[in-house]
Amino acid sequence: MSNDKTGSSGETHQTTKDADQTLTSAQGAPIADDQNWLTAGARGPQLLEDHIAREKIFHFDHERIPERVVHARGYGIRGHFELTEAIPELSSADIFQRVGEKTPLFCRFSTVAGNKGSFDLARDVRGFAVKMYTKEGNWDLVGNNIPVFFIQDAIKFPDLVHAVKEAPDRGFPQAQSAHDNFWDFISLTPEAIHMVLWQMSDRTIPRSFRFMEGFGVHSFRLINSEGKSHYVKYHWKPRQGLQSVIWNEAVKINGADPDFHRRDMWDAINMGDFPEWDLGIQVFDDEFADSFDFDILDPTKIIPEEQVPVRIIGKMVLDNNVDNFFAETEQVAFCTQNIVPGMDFTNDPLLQGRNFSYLDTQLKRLGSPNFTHIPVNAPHCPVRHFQQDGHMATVNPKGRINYEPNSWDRDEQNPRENPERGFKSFPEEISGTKGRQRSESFADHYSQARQFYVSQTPLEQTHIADAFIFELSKCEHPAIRERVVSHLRNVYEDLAQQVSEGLGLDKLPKPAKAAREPITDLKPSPALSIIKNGPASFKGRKLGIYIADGGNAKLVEALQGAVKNTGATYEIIAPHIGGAKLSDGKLMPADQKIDGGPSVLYDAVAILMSKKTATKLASDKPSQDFISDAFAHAKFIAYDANSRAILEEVVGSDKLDEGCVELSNDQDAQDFIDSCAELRFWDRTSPSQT
Ligand code: HDE
Repeated sequence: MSNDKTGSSGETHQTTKDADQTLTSAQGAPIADDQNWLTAGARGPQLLEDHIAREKIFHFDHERIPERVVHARGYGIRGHFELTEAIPELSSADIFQRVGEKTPLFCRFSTVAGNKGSFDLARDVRGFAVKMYTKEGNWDLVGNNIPVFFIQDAIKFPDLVHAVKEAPDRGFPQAQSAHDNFWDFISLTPEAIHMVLWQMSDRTIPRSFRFMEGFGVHSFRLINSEGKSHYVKYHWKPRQGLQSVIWNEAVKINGADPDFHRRDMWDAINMGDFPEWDLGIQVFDDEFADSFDFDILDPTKIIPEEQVPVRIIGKMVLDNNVDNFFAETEQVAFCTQNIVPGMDFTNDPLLQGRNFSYLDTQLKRLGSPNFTHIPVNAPHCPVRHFQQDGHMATVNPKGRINYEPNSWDRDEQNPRENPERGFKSFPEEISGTKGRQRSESFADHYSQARQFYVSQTPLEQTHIADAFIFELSKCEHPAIRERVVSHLRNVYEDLAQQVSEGLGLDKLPKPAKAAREPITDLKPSPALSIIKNGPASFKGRKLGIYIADGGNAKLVEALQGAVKNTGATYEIIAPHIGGAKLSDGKLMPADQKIDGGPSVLYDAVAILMSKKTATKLASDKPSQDFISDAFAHAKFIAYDANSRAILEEVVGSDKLDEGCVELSNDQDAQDFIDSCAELRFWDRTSPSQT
């Protein structure tokens, strides 16, 4: 590693070009041989005296820091927030004052349950954490891609996380909830049922980080310059639209490319296709809170957008990949308690618990209270205080003043409180009896689960039922399966019935005892469906073009052009990585060999090869899988007359439907890409296939 050699005097120690290239130790001493440990004799013992080797191994031994207890696997990107509508009437926060102003930020997406090395397409909630470096301090909005949570009180979090993560005796299953411990816990925790409905939906198998929503989950407060408070819920809405994969696809993507999501983000940003999200706020007051069917402090509840519209006030653009994964993505330390003047918390008991936990966890993970000195965590505004010392203190105050009150001259090094600009807590009236208690207003656990379910398209409802059946079929204990179904009976009878049949239960178990009678007539909320909120075009998605010898060169070119016009991408797949000779006699190199580029990695596919090759490849297993999976996953498939043979062989000539499109000219290629705007050719799917 070559450190920046700028010393405290500001001069560089290394002056000549030659010296710049010399490998050094961490202390800066030039190294002559980095590959052979000092030994006594060519075949003799290694000497402990070798300070060069020992330093290298010492540093290597300490490379890892503790991974996050949850959200260990994540991916971070730099970007900015741009205000599109100022809201001074709601908040005095500096970030919300000037339209057009950009605030730098760091965003980290994650899975929850899996360890750092787990795969991207686990069925799991995704973390959606954003650190905004505002002019008045860091604002961290540490959310998820699901607007509710499993539990109502932070004290249950260790149990929830223990239950979902690997069992302590066997160390598995990892990165999945399909096991007894998780469902045992859930079946005994009715407040989790709403979130579980979301978890069993396609929300937990997103196509990409770029196609998912983010939510702040809790109700927060915005405070204006007169001290007036409004409640707010935060939403990130992807301008790309929403898209998920199908479960069978997710399972296969995990094998084909465990880094599918991080690669997708890295590639999109490197290509200049910067994903964008609108920041929306749902603003409401005490009057609304009092009239709402549920408690606005209960994090297992949403406020439907149809009831309180989401007002867009800004956008986030992610446009800059990190230079070093460890320095930024691994060391970034989000803290829910990082808010700025003009904002405040509410008494949501989950939020209050989080405000303790995140600071605590950063000390453990980063090893020092000085984690704010690490560039990714350091505010971009001036920081002035009397905190000092500690491990790895790199930003140290100058001068003699390190206490207050003091009578020394006031200046940058001698700051004082600012009652006007400084953070003030909202002066909320508090009264009550001390005790371990849960408000009665938190007792309804099923009504919004039902509302979520009835807001889905029939296909999405089928996916939810299938996911329950899949997960519960992995539970060894019938009593656990039955207990979950007994809760589903309080959600939606038909869903309970389907799951019960899918599990082969003899008879439906009795409904679980509900702490409060569910409301059954909440209006469906179309905003909750992915399919109803899909992308408007094929932009940002990927076509897999499977070519082989003799493939129609003009059509390949036309597809490439159409993809480019649309702002999408493509990869060329061929039987060999060397590529294939197309009809014009030219060799087209491949991005993937067929068995390394299965169709699950693409949003739509095209097949272009000579008749002879098509007939030959019809008996090639990876080629068969490419086509049969694309077909089963309801993907749009383009081909030409020559390539038809392989499709007929694999799919069956009588099965080719309108989602299978025969191309004969350039215009057909563009029309095909336009039709891919629809996520999939859903008409093809029957529930059991997906
Ligand atoms: Fe977290 N959570 N959490 N969480 N959480 C952590 O902080 C915790 C909760 C979320 O990309 C930890 O730095 C408690 C809800 C995200 O670095 C830890 C409770 C939501 C991330 C922690 C919750 C989240 C974390 C682990 C129950 C959505 C990853 C490492 C009260 C609104 C941030 C760390 C990143 C990470 C505690 C519940 C989102 C242990 C106690 C609800 C996105 O502090």
